[in-house]
Parts: sequence; structure tokens; C-alpha cells
Amino acid sequence: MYFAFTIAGSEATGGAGYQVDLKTFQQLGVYGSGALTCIVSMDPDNNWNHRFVPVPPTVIHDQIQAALRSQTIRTTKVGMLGHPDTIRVVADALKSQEWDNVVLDPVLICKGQEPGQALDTDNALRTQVLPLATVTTPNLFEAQTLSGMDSITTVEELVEAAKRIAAQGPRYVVAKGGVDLPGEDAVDVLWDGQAATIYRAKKVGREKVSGAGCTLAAAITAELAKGKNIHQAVKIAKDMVTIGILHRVSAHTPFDTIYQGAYTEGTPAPTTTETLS
Ligand code: PXL
Repeated sequence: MYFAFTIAGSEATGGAGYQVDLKTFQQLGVYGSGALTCIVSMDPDNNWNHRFVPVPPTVIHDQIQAALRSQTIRTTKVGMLGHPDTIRVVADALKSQEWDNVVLDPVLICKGQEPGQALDTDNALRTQVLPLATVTTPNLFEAQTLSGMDSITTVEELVEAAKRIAAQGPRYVVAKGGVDLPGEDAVDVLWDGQAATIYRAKKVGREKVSGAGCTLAAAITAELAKGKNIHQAVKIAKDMVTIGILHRVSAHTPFDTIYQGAYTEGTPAPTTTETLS
């Protein structure tokens, strides 16, 4: 049996966060467990804005303690943290044991939070958790923020951003262009410290789909837990996301959501890869 852990927030509709992580792990044949960092309840009477409640730090500590004592787990994903006190307790927990893989989805701000508090949170994430990550998966906005670049509009700039983020600690950076990077393809780049690999799949429409980033990071986590290398893990994760978007679930929320169940091993793979020297 393969095991993976997630430290993430609940998003009750099932379109993001902890729920997505466990569905993704299960779909890829990995036994999932995890700790909740916060609870997000979108408000249907107020444009589906996010109502955010942090879980008390002692409770986060206790969940992680229980799970990590119940099994030997050496691979974890870190998703939404959302509060400086949460970041402190999660950083301490990550330092409490050895990990083979710590996959950080650097969720920077949750809609509905005060910008001042978000800045504290961004800085705490960058200084306390980013250096502990072995892999991080910023989207275009997060790549720009974490790299300090003014703008990212080309694949070359996305690679540059990934290199700058790798200089802050993580061994591998998967920077995601998504629908926001101009062009026909949804492009992700993997910087592995020596070379950039470009992963491409045709964009499926131009609308964002909820849960794409969570699914990608969770799928990378699951594949690493199964012993795949980072290049294999990113390829499978992007295939899963692309197929999940093709088979997306519509909802009354502003965005459709990915269906993780559409991907099984052996599904024809939509992603092409190219390594730049
Ligand atoms: O997609 C980022 C994300 C992660 N985790 C939780 C969320 C969201 C976005 O809504 O609510 C809990």
C-alpha cells in the first residue's frame, strides 16, 4: 500500500482543497490521510465569496500527530494554510520528521481575506514553508509573486520564474501557465535544477475550472508516493488534470469543477513534453 498525506483546507462543495486531494489520491491508488487547516464555505447569497475559518493551531498539531503516528508516511502535500499561526504550526510539524517528498501548492490568498493579513500570510509562507518544500506548484500569479518578476507572458519567462523560485529552496518547481498564459496550449514548466521540461496540452476552452491546481499538486504527490520520478509524476498529473477538465462537472458556482474520476491509468495521454537544454 502506498500512503500520502495532505495538509489542506476544506472546501465544502468538493471542488477544491482537502476533498480534491483525497479523491485524487484514491483515484491514483494511494491511501490518503490528512489534516484540516481551515474551513472555506462559499456564500451562495453573496457571489459565492469565501467565508474562511482557520482551524486552531493546537487542533492542526493534534491531527498531524495522530495521522503520522498511525502510519509511516513520507510524502505529503501542503495546500491552503491561510493564516500566519497556521503556517507556524505546519512548518514545525514538517520539521518534526524526515520526508521524501513535500509538495507545496503555494495558495497565496483566499478571496474574502483582508489584504493586510494576506501579506503577512504570503511572507510567512515564503519564509517558513517554501524552504521545506521539495516540490512547489505555483500558478501564474503565484509564480510572479514568489519570483518577484513584473510580468510573465511567455514560456521563457515562466522558466525564469521557476528558476528564481527554486533558488528559494525547493528542488523542483512546476510553474503553471494555465489559461492565463497567452497561446493555444496550457503550458506547465518543470525546473529540476538543471533543465526545464515543457508540458503542453491544448487549452480546453478559456474559462478557469475549479480544482485544477489542487488536483495537479495532489496527483504529483500521489505519483511520488508510488515511487515515480518527478518527470513521470508531472506528466501523469497533467494528463489527469486535462482529462478531468474535459469531463468537468458543472455547478451553480461561478466555475465548473474537475472530475478526478475520469482519469485511469492507460487513458490516452493528452500531454506532450519537451526538455530544453
Ligand atoms: O484552489 C485553491 C484552494 C485551496 N484550498 C481551499 C480552497 C481553495 C480555493 O477555493 O477553498 C480550501
